[in-house]
Amino acid sequence: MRADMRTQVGIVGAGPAGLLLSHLLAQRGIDSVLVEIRSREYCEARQRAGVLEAGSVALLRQAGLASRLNQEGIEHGGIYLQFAGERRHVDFRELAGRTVTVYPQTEVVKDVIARRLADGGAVEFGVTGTEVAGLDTDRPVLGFTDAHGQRHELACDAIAGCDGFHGICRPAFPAGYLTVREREYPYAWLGILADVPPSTDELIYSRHPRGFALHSLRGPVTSRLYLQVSHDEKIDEWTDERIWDELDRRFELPGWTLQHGPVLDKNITPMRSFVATPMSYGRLFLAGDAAHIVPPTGAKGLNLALADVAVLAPALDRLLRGDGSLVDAYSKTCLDRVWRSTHFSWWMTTMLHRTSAADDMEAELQLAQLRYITSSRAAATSLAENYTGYPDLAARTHLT
Ligand code: RFL
Ligand code: PHB
Repeated sequence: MRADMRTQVGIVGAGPAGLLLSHLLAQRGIDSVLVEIRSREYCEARQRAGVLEAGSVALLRQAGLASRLNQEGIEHGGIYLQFAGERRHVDFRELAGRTVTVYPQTEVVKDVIARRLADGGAVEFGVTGTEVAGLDTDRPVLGFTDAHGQRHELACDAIAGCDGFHGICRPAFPAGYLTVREREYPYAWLGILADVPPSTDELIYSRHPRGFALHSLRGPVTSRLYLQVSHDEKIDEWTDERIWDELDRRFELPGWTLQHGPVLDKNITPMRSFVATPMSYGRLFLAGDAAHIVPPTGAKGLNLALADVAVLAPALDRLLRGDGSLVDAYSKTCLDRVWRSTHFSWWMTTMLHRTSAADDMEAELQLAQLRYITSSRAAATSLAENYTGYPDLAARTHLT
């Protein structure tokens, strides 16, 4: 590719990883161009995560991105685990001394896009034909066609692949270079957004013989609920009435009622664990879902994406000043957290989902584990520590 433009860091993808990276770099005086195939409206409306770890909240505050988060984020001091006809509370505040904050990913994305544009950042929505080349040189090139049909070849010092699981950056690594560890689960989540106030003060994770269900929220008047369904389920076969009926059964508890309301959005998400290592090749650095995927049961994906770029921004800063030591350590620095979250997400998933109606052994093992967590302070503390996250995130952005 022929380079006809110049920036310091080319960023592919306007999800949480790419957006926060461009902001953290700008704070360090480093310019970037961020390219995104979707429109701004699409990125801002895509329903995904809802829970921020304490460290992610601290990171967004430190980055000056938290004015709306501070107003509208809802702090949660625990979760409910429901199984065998009982609903038991796990108190994060008491066990781990930390909380989580319910603040939707859509809002994080809106906040960072608004800030980048207000700061005059280069964010190109609606691009096509994204390509990366020259990765093993010190002048890699990011190619794309902008929304007006103009082709650009951007000469960069480094490229960040923040383009999610289906992006083009990970496949650009040389054949055989990556080691991939992967697990697919035989079920998926059917998620709805409902125009009804949440029926609970904190999230309910319910293990039920008919399958897992989760009650989350998007704010004081909007609920977010999920049902375990089979991995090849068709969304058309689920009327709103059928969804509410199934949710009623899986959350059923004497004296408690699930409030129903109009369904605003409905989708099915497959479940996968995936880690590709190392997270960099030459001058291309992967961050977030481009490098790793966790099933959503542990609420970790968004938090991992933010954690990666909190490490990458200072590492690129050093690289641009002639010192490659932090980028050389980038993959290893991230992977400790990635594998901890991968394990926790797998553990929560396998404890709460039904694999097969015939597997009585599995059912008893799950129930034994749930009884242990809700009766042993040590076991509950382990869940609380993992769910609320690992506290060194904000400190990392201070690496120079
Ligand atoms: P994203 O958000 O997928 O963004 C990648 C962006 O790259 C763009 N792109 C390209 N741009 C230019 N050229 C190309 N060739 C491109 N190819 C792709 C895409 O359009 C997109 O805009 O990745 P990022 O930034 O790494 O962020 C990761 C998070 O989005 C993800 O991990 C979380 O949403 C996962 N997740 C959850 N994480 C949590 O921490 N807590 C949760 O409660 C939680 N719940 C969830 C979740 C994910 C879910 N789904 C739908 C997968 C619940 C669900 C249902
Ligand atoms: C969500 O609100 O979308 C959500 C919350 C917790 C999870 C997964 C998703 O574990």
